[in-house]
Amino acid sequence: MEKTWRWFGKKDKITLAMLRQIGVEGIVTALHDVPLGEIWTREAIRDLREYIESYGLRWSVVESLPVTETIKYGGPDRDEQIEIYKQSLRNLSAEGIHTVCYNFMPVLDWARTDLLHPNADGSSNLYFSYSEFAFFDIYILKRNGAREDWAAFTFPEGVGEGRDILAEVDALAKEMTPEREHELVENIVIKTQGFVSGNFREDDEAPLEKFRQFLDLYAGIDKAQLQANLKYFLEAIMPVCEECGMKMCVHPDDPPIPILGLPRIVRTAEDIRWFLNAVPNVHNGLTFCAGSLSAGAYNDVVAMAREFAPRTHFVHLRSCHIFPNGDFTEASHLGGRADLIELCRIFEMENPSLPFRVDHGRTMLGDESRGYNAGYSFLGRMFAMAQMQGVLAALAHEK
Ligand code: DNO
Repeated sequence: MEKTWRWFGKKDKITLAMLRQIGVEGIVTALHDVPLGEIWTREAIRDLREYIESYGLRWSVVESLPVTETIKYGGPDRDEQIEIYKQSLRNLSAEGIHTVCYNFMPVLDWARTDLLHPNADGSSNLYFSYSEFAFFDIYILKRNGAREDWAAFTFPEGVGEGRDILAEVDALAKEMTPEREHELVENIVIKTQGFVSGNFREDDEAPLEKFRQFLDLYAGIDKAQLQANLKYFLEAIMPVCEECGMKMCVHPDDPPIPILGLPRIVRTAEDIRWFLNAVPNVHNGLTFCAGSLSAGAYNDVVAMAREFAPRTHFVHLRSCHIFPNGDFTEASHLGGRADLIELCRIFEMENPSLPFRVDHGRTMLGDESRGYNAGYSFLGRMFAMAQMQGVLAALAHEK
């Protein structure tokens, strides 16, 4: 597989010169400065592509060309937004970039409650706590219906047995400090979203108010409606993708559980089967994010890789560990539920030129004070990249 790395543009503290030294071949990036919903012009794409190439690297994958909320909830201007999307796809293709990762998660791009959860060895990981997330929903966001939703919440079979989330949340409320509350808002809305989603910015003054307004857009949108909206979007862009050889790859929902009363449509094997069959075109494909999928206790990640490899256009190598109580953290790239070694074997067999990137990684050895984006450390990711390079070399040797 092609070794790629997510790089956040010229402002990224991790430079292309650094990446060249650690075996990176392709770059995964986006035009992070273009406001959401505006066309990516050929000139801007070319400028970044040439910059990347001047370091002897190539721009392999776009992550993400964001799908605006109006396309997801089916707002009045969605056709206009889809036209803009199509033009950006044409421009990317004209500049030689043919793989586009996007997601169809309403409002939030991904969610964690803790960005520096300590490990026993002194490094730290991303972490998701159900009770803290529910606390955010009920006590901080004060979403209508949040308490009822959490009262009805059931954990997947085999985890979280006997857990009473509401009781935990109320206990948490008694010991909550303003600092931890602030941190939860930062973690859930600002630090994880600011650098990727376009809906929120690091300097938003009233992020919760904005958050509530986004949620309101989805009133009455259930799973079937969101699926219909994804199908509508894909059918509209497929002719352009065919014409210019563009491989679209949707990113699974992270975490793969329904949250905040919002529908989720890319979290299980059944969901993935649905959207691949709904638009049965090879240009409609998947970003196989092993991390997001392995956070769902019901997902057999290896079986999913075998089934979906032919429609996978991009791979995220990351693995989650689910605790008996259902909370999850990001495990070592050689541990956890995802079995990345077997996944590499499957994807190498299917398509040796498939781009992959290590996703997230531990924060370690001073990463924490360098101001990197949440989950995107340098040393931790480099360590994981080296592990994956070793796995690929061993597989090549076996062959
Ligand atoms: C988080 C990432 C996501 C992902 C987008 C793809 O670390 O996995 O931000 O890039 O959801 O559209």
